Amino acid sequence: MTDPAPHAVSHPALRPTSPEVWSGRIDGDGPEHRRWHQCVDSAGGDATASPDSGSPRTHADVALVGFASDEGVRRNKGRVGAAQAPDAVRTALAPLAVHGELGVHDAGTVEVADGDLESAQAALGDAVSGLLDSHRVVVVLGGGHETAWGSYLGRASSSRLLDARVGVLNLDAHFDLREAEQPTSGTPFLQMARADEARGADFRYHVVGISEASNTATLFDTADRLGATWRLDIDCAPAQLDEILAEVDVFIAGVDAVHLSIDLDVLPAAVAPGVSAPAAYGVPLETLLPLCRHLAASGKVALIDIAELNPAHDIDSRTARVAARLVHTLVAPQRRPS
Ligand SMILES: [Mn+2]
Repeated sequence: MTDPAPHAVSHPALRPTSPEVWSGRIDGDGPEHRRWHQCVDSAGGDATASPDSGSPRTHADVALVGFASDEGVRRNKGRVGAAQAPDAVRTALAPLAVHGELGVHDAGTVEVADGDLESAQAALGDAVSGLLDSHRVVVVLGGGHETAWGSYLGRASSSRLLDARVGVLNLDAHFDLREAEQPTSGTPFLQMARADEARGADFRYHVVGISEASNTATLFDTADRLGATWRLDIDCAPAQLDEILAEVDVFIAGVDAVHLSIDLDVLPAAVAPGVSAPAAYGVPLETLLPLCRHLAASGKVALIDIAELNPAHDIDSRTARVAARLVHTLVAPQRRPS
């Protein structure tokens, strides 16, 4: 694996989101008719735009940035296609109804040029760093799970989270703690562990949804050695929600902020068919959605990754819609408080 320090490279620019992506039905201009596409400022490309120049409706307290990458998945020998995901999630978010005030700044999308994943991750880090300092929460729309390493680079260099105790909560069937010669979609959390060690920060890592059959004994040993905690997919039935929330509460009580990383392959393949590695078992949405509501109510979630959506294998945008519903639940106001 390469050195965890950010590379000295020329960064690919952010591609502004096409206006057609944030379009859709308009029932009226009043708050009672509000949908996501009416709350988004996608004037484009400028990740460091001041919040005041954001949404015309309200202060943009949520920032979106895309990471159009499947290079990590390709290197990890998975099925590629995740590079098309950021706009697929935006398209699924656009028509969702917003109940209350929501201001969203869409900073655009970082693309991977010529397989140069490391430069793109550094560029994502630069964008995330600036966005974190000017928004309540930053949502990174991946991309394979290599997205999470770019997010880490951003939070580790942001004024806001530089010295904060940040807990990484990963909703995933996999640990993604793989030892490899180069960074892939299977290595981001080992990269974080090493980078945290190098800068004298505690690596705090909790995973919900681990598939015992999809992680080797070596990966379980690595997780143990790093002091990680986890819950297996078979222990994530809706009836076990209270236990899951209690565990998560213990985890987040010990941190100042949460980096929530969601790998959509944590969901059953029937619910999330459009992923790089579909899950035979998976954590039901009836567990994941209340967990996300609970996390949103904690007020500690500062950074969110949505990873591994693969539109090429999706069915009726089913997986993109689930991804959008999770983002909506995490950052938009909810009529019924948790
Ligand atoms: Mn993953």
